[in-house]
Amino acid sequence: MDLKHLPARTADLDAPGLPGNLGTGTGAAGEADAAVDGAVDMVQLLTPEGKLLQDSTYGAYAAELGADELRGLYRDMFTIRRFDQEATALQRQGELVMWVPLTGQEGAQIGSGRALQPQDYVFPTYREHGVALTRGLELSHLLRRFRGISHGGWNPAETNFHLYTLVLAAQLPHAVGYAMGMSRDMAADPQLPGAATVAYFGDGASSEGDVHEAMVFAASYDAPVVFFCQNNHWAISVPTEVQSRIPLANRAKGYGFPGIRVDGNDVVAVHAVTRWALEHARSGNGPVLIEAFTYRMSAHTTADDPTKYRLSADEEAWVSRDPLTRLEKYLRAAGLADDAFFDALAKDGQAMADKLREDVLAMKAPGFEDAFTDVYAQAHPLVQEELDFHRRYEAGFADSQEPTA
Ligand SMILES: Cc1ncc(C[n+]2csc(CCOP(=O)(O)OP(=O)(O)O)c2C)c(N)n1
Ligand SMILES: [Mg+2]
Repeated sequence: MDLKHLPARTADLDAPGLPGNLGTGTGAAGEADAAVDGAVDMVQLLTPEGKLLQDSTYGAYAAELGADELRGLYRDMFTIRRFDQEATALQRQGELVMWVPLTGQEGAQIGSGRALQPQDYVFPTYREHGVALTRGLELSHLLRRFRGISHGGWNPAETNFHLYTLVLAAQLPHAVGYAMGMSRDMAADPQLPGAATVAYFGDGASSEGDVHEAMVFAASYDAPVVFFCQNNHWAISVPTEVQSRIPLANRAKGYGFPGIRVDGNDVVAVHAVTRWALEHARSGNGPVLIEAFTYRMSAHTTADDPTKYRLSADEEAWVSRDPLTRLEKYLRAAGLADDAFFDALAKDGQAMADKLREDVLAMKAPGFEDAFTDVYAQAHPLVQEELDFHRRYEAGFADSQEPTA
């Protein structure tokens, strides 16, 4: 990506239809001290019109993205949106208990996920399907829990992608504790590659006490953790402005580490900012807070009806900021992708969705004995005793006997 002849960065802070813009300031990395409470700059490298912008801090990361990487970012965003549509359809057809859509947040998730190294460790919420894809998780495994056949669905150790956490913000202290452990391991063994954790959370979860405790600990111990807040403007039906009087990124200042607001619908900027933050954390400089400014284009879950609490005009205003559209515009204008590329993606997406459906329909409900495994690492007499009781109990039902004449 050649950034030499591009205009200076002019993040479009006063654009109509972008609620939450609070004017220009200096909240960029390393300049946390200069950020004033009510104002924050927003890092943007790719405008909604698909134009690349320059940036003295983050432009270098964007410049490293070649044609393959840029097409890859688009492919990931497209794939996970198609996955989201199929999961929603499966729920509507009664094959999943519930679904948590991510549409609109693909830029924030793919951009940050693709900035990670294999040795880093992710602590997700319940909506990070795009990050799961970047970690190499088999996508159908994400649906096991939503089909009600598993309490988890995958082994986190295989991809360094932790199980989904439904208790808001509970994963933040976990991520900090894990990061503190990692820094001790790195100190004990200098051969280990630098590693960091990424703790994902939402604008609503930012009100939880766990976030405060996690950030205090992370700052006190210079833990290698990146707090990645997806500000999608809603906590179910509660808008972000009810939860915070200042931009969320500015809260980092109170803890003493950098806070950066990035255009969460700009996958190039999210990727660059997250790379910067991870390098900062892995090098022993302590935590970073990233606020990805994005929008939940769909419902909170399939059990929610957003028409009850938000205006369709607001939803429409964000359609023009769609993370997929702006990268498509850039790829086409730069001659990096044509109709054949996008047609092939649509075909691959359909094949993925067909396979996903087949895998989900083949998922079997677990037997009751499965509830007794994975409780302890080794056999435990009490668990064995309870299992024996339940076996006798199950065997005692009339329909397990031969009918009598
Ligand atoms: C501790 C806790 N309180 C309340 C809830 C119920 N709840 C589930 S999701 C949600 C809103 C979360 O909003 P946000 O953090 O912005 O994440 P988003 O769903 O927008 O991704 C709430 C209140 C919960 N799961 N856990
Ligand atoms: Mg939210």
